Amino acid sequence: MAQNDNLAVPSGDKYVTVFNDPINFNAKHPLNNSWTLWFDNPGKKSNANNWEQSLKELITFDTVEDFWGVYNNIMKTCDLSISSNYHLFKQGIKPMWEDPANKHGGKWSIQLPRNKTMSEIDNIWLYTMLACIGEAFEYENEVCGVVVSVRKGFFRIALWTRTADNHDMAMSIGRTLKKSINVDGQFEFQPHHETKTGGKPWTV
Ligand code: MGP
Repeated sequence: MAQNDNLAVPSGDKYVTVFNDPINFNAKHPLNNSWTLWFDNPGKKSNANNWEQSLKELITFDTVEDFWGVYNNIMKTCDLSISSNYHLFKQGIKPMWEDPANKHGGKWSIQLPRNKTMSEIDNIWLYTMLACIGEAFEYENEVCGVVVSVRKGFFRIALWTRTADNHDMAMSIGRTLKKSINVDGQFEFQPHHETKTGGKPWTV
């Protein structure tokens, strides 16, 4: 018996599969942007001056296949230790307020109680990343990146935007994020520079 006789591969021209066109079937599907995954767990001694030291750049990818290769081989969010953060940002944008792309921006965020979302957080983070890399947003250029944070009592999902003073654009992004990850609860938008001063946030 020939080696492939027991595989469901029609021998005629009707279907072309990886078995008879290995070159085209190995083609990767490009994303619109390249994305870089970062990780940090700054610990209790961290402050705004030394926080950057704990930030680690993990990997950059620019195809659908490489995204899944990364996702399937890194630790799941639910297994990360308290204080950890994954940051997925467009290549060239550092996941910090000081980066030129972020410094006039803000973030949409939602806190998800740990006890309720432990079993769901991996999917919620996955859908957040898919919305980003799949360019689900009307104002795509506004999106800088997304962050998942593991804290003692909750997980936090955040989407960072390039500008913080355009209500319509921000609301459009907030609504799309909420729909994409399909979680109950209120998302809040705050400019980065108001994070510590507590201005009244926009909500969806
Ligand atoms: P955080 O993790 O964004 O907030 O920032 P959280 O989760 O509310 O706080 P936690 O204490 O529960 O972890 C925590 C701290 O990290 C900030 O107060 C800063 O000291 C530092 N930090 C965080 N970010 C995102 C930045 C940044 O972009 N730049 C600088 N310089 N420091 C940051």
